[in-house]
Amino acid sequence: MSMQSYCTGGTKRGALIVLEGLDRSGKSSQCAKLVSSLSGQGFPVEAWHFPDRTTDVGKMISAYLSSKADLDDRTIHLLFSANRWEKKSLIEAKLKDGISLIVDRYSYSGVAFSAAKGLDLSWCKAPEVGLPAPDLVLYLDIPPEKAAERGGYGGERYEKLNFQKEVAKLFKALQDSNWQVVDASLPIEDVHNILKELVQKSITDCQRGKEFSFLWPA
Ligand code: DGP
Repeated sequence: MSMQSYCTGGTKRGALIVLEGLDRSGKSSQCAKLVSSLSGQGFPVEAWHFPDRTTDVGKMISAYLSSKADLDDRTIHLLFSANRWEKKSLIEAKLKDGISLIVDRYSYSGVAFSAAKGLDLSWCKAPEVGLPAPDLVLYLDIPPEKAAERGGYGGERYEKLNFQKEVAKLFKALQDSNWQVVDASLPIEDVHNILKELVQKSITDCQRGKEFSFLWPA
């Protein structure tokens, strides 16, 4: 694993914070709340989301997810990964500029959703090697049944209870010491307060010189 310092010219680097979880676990709402409250406190933060459906690659992903296009499992896996790679330089530039990124889904979704289809876990991880490693992964933990009850799924390709159960197992297999598992069944404000404290600590650690690293950290 290669390491490098991301503190340049006295600028303290930002933190790369990733929120992961099943569909309907509350990631998007929590990302929005985090960015709003942290920027209100003067932290330079931005909300990001993968897949980024605005790029050419992202449009292919969007067509696949809405079942307007069919793609081989490995092909779509690599497109999701490419969608992250096309943002690598921008992620690094933002972090170097001291901006922290709160990212809704990242490589862990990439691996979990494809491996849940039966693809080999190591094969799924390989294209992610070399992407910036998150400083913190916040996993919004919710039973798949409970997530399914939350206002229903929107009808996209992966929004099916049995598939989400498989994804949940894969997410558990991917957890490492960089993860914080948060009970997403709690009231929205309680979840927010827990996440906010963890994010603030991670940003402070990065400002104090925590090393930047690349996937997959040991
Ligand atoms: P979202 O825009 O966060 O609702 O994600 C759309 C769907 O795509 C959702 O079911 C999760 C899935 N997904 C997100 N990222 C990836 C990825 O990298 N690979 C795969 N296979 N699925 C993903």
